[in-house]
Amino acid sequence: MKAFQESVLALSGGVGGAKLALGLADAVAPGQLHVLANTGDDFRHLGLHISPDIDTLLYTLSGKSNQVLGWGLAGETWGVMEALEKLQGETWFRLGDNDLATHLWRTAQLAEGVSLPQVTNALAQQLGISSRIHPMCEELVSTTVHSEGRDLPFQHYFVREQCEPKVTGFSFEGIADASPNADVMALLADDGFSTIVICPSNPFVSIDPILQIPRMWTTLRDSKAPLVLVSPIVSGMAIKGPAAKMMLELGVPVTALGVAQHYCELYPGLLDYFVIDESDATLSNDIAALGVKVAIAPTVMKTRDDKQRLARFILDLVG
Ligand code: FO1
Repeated sequence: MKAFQESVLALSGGVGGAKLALGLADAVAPGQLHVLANTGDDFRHLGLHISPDIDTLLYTLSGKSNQVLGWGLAGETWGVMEALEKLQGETWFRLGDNDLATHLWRTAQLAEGVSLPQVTNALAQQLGISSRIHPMCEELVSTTVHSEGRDLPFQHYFVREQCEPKVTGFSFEGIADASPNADVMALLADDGFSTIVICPSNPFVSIDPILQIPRMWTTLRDSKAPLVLVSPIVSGMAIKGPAAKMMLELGVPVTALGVAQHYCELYPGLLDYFVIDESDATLSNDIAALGVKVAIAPTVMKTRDDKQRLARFILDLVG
């Protein structure tokens, strides 16, 4: 049942963010969810333009995601990768046969001068997605992971080296010259959103790149819409991915409080509400002391019901 008529902007990386995006898409009227997607993971591989977080959002919102792998398409086949392996080509980053069509088509469209937002929109329409997925910017922004004297392109750190190197920091090449997504900026200028949600994505490599695009976080802060962040850390652990490991290595407390401190220090005044899991209820006073309203909910999303319930909780909270 579509009980809510709000228009929601959700900032998201890949898997964790896409789960909440799916819940929000179910909770609002068709077309009323706009997802601002991290493209700091984007890279060129085998001559193709890969946009991993956009792909995860496209596949999740269309119900086609591979839930075992956490990326790519369900029911995938790997014929091309097997053939490439025989040629001793690069197979550390695995592209499924059907997923490859997405990358081939996107790369060809971009080469013809179609913009990344337009290509993403066309892919979403083709997959029957009513929500809008907006790349954070059109320019290529490349995340570099700094690790004790080594600089690793993000996918080399994440996939090739399985997040094993100890991180000492991150940089986002190209970000100073990037422009925030024009459609999202226009909607923000028109007070087009009733709620802004920062999904439980990795603060350092999924949300920071979005917020650090020039004018982005200050525009979000100045919007009339309340901004709600859902902690990606629950009981001192990340539900998926390397966020907790990164926090430990960076000397940030591996708790929802550590997440709140990160956002409050880097983006003062941005957060209105901070949603923590029931298991972290004892942190609420310390988080509230940072000047944000704390809300407590079950935030672990295993089923579609969990996702919808958390989405409705967020919309009720601000409504
Ligand atoms: N993640 C992996 O761990 N291994 C892969 O081989 C891999 C391939 C891949 C292909 C297309 C795509 O869109 C995503 C892919 N991912 C893979 C996921 C992805 O690189 C990461 O989950 C994100 O960059 C982190 O958000």
